[in-house]
Amino acid sequence: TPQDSWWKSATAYQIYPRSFCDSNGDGIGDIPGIISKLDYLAELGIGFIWLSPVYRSPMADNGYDISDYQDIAPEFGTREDFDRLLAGARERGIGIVMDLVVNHSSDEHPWFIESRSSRDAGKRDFYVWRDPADDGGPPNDLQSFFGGPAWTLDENTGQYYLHLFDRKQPDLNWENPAMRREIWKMINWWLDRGVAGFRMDVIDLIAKEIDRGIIADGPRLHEYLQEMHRETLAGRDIVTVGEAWSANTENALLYSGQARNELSMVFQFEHVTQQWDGKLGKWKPRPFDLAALKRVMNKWQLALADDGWNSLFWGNHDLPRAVSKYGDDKRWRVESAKMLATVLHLMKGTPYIYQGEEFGMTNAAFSRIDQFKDLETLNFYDLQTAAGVAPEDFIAGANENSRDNARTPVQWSSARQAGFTTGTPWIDINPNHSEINAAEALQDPQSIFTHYRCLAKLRRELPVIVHGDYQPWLEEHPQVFAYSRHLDDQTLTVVANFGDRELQLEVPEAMRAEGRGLIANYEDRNVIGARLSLQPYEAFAILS
Ligand code: ISL
Ligand code: CA
Repeated sequence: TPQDSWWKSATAYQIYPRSFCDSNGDGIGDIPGIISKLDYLAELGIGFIWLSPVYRSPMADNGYDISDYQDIAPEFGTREDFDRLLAGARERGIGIVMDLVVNHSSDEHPWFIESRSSRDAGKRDFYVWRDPADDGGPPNDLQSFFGGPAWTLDENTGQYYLHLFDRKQPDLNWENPAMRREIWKMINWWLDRGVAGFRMDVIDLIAKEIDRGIIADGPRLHEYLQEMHRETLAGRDIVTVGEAWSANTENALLYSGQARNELSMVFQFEHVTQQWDGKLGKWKPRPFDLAALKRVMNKWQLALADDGWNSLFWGNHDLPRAVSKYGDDKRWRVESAKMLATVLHLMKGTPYIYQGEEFGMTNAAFSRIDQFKDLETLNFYDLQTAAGVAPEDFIAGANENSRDNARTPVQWSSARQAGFTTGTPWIDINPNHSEINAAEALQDPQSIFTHYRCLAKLRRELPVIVHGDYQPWLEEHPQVFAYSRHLDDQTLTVVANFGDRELQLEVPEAMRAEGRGLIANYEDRNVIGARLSLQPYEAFAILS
């Protein structure tokens, strides 16, 4: 039954291939490198991998600009390498979920090359073309997410084309059924090869209606997703997760409701954007506010309690590293990383571990702008310094929220180049790999890795984690995150100190419990009495 879909008791792991593991010394992670780490991932106990794009691409946006949806980028390997990865993962009970980037393609995709060749090209309407405004400039003042105008003039045909991201990422025109049919064919080609599903890049943008000023969550969005389901996903035992920055608790069920025949779940970002400055966005982060974070996470747990399904994540390839953003990546790194994992992974939904999170990798702390490689960061550096922001202030903000924080190479060992490459890495490796690395974590029974492995095992074994209802406690407490899960006669209670100060807690009667300690980042506990004293970043769970 849908209640017991395999992806509800699985823990996911996101791989950003460029930064995961380099097998041939060119400083760029690749598919053979991923294959060499499949035993490590099986040891962690994950059920599927979300693989960021590995398709042929000019790499303007590190693969989120695709020039051939059915071929593998040479720097990542060959189709045979991919088939070996798929088989190797399947042998270990791990599915491969591909990244579907179909809001836009690369400007080097044959479709766009044909589309831009002439105004009456067969594929002209695969993309969004508009005449210049009366003054010859862009059709309107729409801005790209990466800064600057969202329109670029194509001299050859005298029209502008739309790109919500980089100019090398022209938006596909979803109003065109012929274009949609090409997408369905490509999706089925991958599903027939045995992939376990798709993460869908900015899927809430595909139904944009530019002339009406609609960018996200357009009127035909769910029509397109239901057509996609009918034409490709239906009847297959796969998982789909749509990236939807515009998702909220009102529209979330439209994507993942059981009867909707659209997606399994979405990535929503309310807990992320609540920390951003209203005007300067991610480049001017607000101070951390636990009560605000709890309000958002509790709201989502309750909104999808009986239908639909949550994704659970702290980070990904676009976000800062969890322990740096929400924990303490210095004095209390191990304790706070384990606390964050405990709070997130015992909620209702599918948890996603971002590569390196499982052993507490931290943000980069670059000192020079030339160390950053992400075009979004570099574009906004130019725009904001030109507008008067001091370079060191921008770099300070980028060290908190630039996407490059998540893209420094995975630190496999304390060896030179962290065991990531034998060559020169495409982006600087964090010097703290000397003490923060997977090898060290695998040796230490008290490591963050061991904690994540335990959480994934608990999720596979305890129905209360997958199906139990959700009851928040102490909602307004400024430092404690606590909740219970109930299923039949079982109660799972989670308590976490989100701060570096020891505290005494008065426990509400209904929250008290006595039972079996499931996991803890200090000594095990099996009782929650009327009063609790919590160590810095202490977190634990009790089954009663
Ligand atoms: O965080 C963001 C919103 O301002 C952007 O950094 C991010 O690009 C946005 O979340 C969309 O992300 C997805 O689409 C982009 C790609 O660069 C990101 O890596 C991908 O996750 C364009 O394909
Ligand atoms: Ca390589």
